[in-house]
This record gives sequence, structure tokens and C-alpha cells, in this order.
Amino acid sequence: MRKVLTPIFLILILIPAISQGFNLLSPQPAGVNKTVYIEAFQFGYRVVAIQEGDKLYYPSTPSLKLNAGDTVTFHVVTKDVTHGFTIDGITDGIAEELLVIPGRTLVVGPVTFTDVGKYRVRCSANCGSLHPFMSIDIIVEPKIPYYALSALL
Ligand SMILES: [Cu+2]
Repeated sequence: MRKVLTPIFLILILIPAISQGFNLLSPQPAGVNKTVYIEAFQFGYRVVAIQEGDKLYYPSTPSLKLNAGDTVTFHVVTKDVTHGFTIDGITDGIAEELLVIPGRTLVVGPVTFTDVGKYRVRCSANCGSLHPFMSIDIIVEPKIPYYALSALL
């Protein structure tokens, strides 16, 4: 069984590697442009959809997952009261300007996430009793092609 599986495994790794010019360990291939649609509410944020080119995704995760190098434009709306949308370490200098007002769309970005890590989005407008706890995490993961990962197994 192993004698059969090994060549199949190698082919599965080599075909994409050859087609991409053996670019296996390039640490950060060019990122992807994304538009992320977010709804702010008392007391949290929900990722409604992610647009990548002409593709639209509807993520069901509580955080926003990105790959290093991605460039993101956020479109943020709210249906209840005015909220804020500040990204720790990125929009610190303009936090008070980033208000999400009912009936309007706040556009933030484009922001390029070059560093792997966790970025916390916070509400900067006092929107009610649980306002201090209103946040969502953006998790930026290294961009490693799937076949490079499989070669490590
Ligand atoms: Cu709020």
C-alpha cells in the first residue's frame, strides 16, 4: 500500500510545485485584495461577507482570518446606534474619526496586513453598558501554499 501511495503523494506535491515554478518556500507571496463587510452592533462585530475579486464568501467564524500580505478595505455598517471601528496598532491616530453611523457605510482602508499576528478591533464610541467589551479579532496567518505544508508532513 505504501509503495502505491508514495508516488501518488509525490505527484500531488510536484504538479502544483512545477506549475508555480518551484516557488515552495517563498515566505510571502503577493497578498490578495479583499473587501470585508462588517456589521457593528451592541455589543460586537459580525463579518457579514468577504469579497475577493468576483467571489463572495460568507464566513461563519467569530474572528476575521486573513493571510499575511492581504490588503483589506473594510465596509462597516450598523443598524442600532453609533459605534466606532478602530484597529489596534493601525488606526490609533485617527480613532475618533472612525464612526459607524446608522444609515451610512464607514469605509476603512485599504490596509495591508504584512505582519502575522492578532489585531484587535475595538469600538471607540460609547455605545452602551457593554461598550468596553465590544471587539473582534483579526487573525493574520502566514501565507504558505498548501503543497509546501504537505511537503513538511
Ligand atoms: Cu459600540
